[in-house]
Amino acid sequence: MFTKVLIANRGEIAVRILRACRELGLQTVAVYSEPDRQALHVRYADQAYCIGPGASRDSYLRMDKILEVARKSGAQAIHPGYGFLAERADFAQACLDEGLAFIGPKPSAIAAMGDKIVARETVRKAGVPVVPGTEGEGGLNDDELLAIAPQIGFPLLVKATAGGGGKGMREVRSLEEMPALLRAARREAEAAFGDGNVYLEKLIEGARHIEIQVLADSFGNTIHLGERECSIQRRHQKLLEESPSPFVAGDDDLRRKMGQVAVRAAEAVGYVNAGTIEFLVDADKHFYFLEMNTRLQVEHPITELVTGVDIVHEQIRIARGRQLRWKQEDIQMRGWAIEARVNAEDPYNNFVPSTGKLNHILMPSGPGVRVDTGVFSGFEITPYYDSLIAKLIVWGETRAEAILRLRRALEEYRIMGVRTNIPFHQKLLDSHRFMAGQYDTRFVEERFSPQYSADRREEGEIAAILATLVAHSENLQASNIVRRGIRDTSNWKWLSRWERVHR
Ligand code: MV4
Repeated sequence: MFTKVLIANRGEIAVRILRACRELGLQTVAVYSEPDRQALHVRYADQAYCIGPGASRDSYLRMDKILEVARKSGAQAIHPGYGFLAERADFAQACLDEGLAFIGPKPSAIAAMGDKIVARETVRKAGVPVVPGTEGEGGLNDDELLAIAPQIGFPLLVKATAGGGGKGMREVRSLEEMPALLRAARREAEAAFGDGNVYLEKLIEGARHIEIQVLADSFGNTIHLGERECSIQRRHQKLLEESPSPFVAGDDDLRRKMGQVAVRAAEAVGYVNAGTIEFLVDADKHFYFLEMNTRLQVEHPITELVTGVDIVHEQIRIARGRQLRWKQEDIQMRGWAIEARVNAEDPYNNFVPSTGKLNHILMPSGPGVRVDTGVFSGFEITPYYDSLIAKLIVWGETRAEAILRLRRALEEYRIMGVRTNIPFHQKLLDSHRFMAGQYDTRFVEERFSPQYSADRREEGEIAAILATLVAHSENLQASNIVRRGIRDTSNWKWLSRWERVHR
């Protein structure tokens, strides 16, 4: 039984984990890079150790330094958070070899799910639906893949065995273009993961990305906490998530089936701790296993708000060898939660990261609002890490209430010093497609990319003049001049109308 936990991460998730440890009466140890000396996770921890310069590979990815800090500080457990070392089976194993509890799954489960071919084959054998494609655990050469492709049918996807997040992925529309695309996919995968192995799947077009949160203890009990809708994304970066999914809400049968399948997938690798099963769900509600994330996820809070389960508490309890406190039938989803990821980036300049000193921040709060963040007024955003600076999470009794709360909270949010994607979220919440819950993974790129509006401005001089005006107004919005929601006056009317139509 451990009493001191090292948090091998930074930013909002390190703070989130520190809070759980504090509530459970555990001592905490933070690690930080030189530019993170002033960071919130350093201030909130009982002890903090510098582990190197800003670049991740010299600090947060240094297993040796982190294990040395564990030794020096007397920590008996490590929570990896997400990103960095969270899904490295070798790190989980190194922790166990040091006699430390790893607050996450066993190395074997991380490894099995990390190899996408092994994952596919393992869950398929357990009766989990996978997208039709190549079968068997080994990698195939180009000739073998070219021979199988026509049986799978076009269009199809070439995916990297070591992949995830869309890297090394190629759409193939015909046999003729396939050899070149195989070469490109292998090259990209080799560069990104040091593994050029690929496999094939039939392309599912216009699908939604829906994931199921699972929890498993070390006594063989596995439950799920319902779904999260994650289709609002751009270039494989999620921007907003909701739970329940508007596509699953009202279809308890679909939720039960997806939940049971998710539990089966987790059990197939002997999964322990918190994990997430990702599915593609097509318009006919057929669902297919995509991959399993063997870590705590960025968007876990929306599940916490609708189920009342503190997922990080549970992770720690499970790692301490306790039994799950819930049976599946105890889990109820209540109300609606939405998370908007607030990124330091310029949505009107191709989402380029925005760095610099956060001169001033005013955070939203009030009923139904939670902000998970690692930054504060005076903090410097450096280019070393991802651009997520806060997660604005709201809860409402209904989806309409949650949307109105998120609108209100986005208006309250004031961030001076860097550009953020808050104006993007405001525009998204005003779109009728979003309000109706009618969107899939193509939605943001099709309707919200600057490219989309740029293309339409290419015609003639009048268009050029208009473009200047559009750019000017976009600049104003991007520079965080707070815009009041356009639906302010009619919110109540809108809410009652919306709920009448969508009950
Ligand atoms: C797919 C797919 C369609 N058909 N597989 C993208 C990243 C990786 N996790 C899996 N991905 C996809 N796999 C088949 N057979 C579409 C995607 C996909 C996607 C998936 C989830 C969320 C956003 C996405 C955006 C584009 C493509």
